[in-house]
Amino acid sequence: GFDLNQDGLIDREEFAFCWNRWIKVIVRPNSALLVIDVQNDFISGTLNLSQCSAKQNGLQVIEPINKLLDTVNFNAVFYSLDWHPSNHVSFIDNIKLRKIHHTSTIQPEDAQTYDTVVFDGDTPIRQRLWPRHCVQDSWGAELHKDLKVVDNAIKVYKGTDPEVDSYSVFWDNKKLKGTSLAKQLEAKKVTDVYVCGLAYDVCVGASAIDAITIGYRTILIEDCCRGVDMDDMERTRNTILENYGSCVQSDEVSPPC
Ligand code: VGL
Ligand code: ZN
Repeated sequence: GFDLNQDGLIDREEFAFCWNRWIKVIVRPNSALLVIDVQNDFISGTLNLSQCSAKQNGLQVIEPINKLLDTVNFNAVFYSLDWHPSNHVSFIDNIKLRKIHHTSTIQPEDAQTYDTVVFDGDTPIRQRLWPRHCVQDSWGAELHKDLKVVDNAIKVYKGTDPEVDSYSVFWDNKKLKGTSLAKQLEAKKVTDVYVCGLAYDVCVGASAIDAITIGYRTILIEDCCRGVDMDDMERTRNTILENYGSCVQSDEVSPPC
């Protein structure tokens, strides 16, 4: 409930907060779709989802995403690209270059692809080790050729710092640096953020959770996503739902009125 002042009225500042945060959002919704990392490497390249534990086929997101773009009038559409330099910290073949923290149970010489290790640094950080993927300007980093790219598409590049991975399209995994996305959403007065793409339990999930944290009404479109690991997908879904995000099917997404 509201705190009332001595005159029994709603505090002016509290009213302003509610007006900006909720009433405007209902009266004038503005939607953005984030299409996360629909890149060759995750579909038929080096980080092919069909080789991960959930054995999913990344190609299957293209048809529902294209259909969504044809039928729903989003106010803005962003495409993120995982865009790594060759010496990126997440590549298993670069592990010999890195110092492992003493609390990590895995040593560099024993590390296997998909293991999680703890890297040393100012703040030790957990890092999953991936096959070399989405190297800047390579074929694997290109958006899949059949993905519809709308007019006025806005591309956002992430994971460009060799020293820190970046799952979310908002911030790197250490939350040190943001991309331009948050500012662009603000400039477009976006209230509702829809998220889809690859991979559900990695970059899609991290982006959705950051969108919720910033305060956007956040909707993950499940049939437009494929993931790495079934248990992680379930955990991602539960985290989103527990934080008042939504998980829906694309036929439940209706054009904003
Ligand atoms: C991703 C693993 C490593 C993703 C990016 O886009 O979900 N997954 N880098
Ligand atoms: Zn990556």
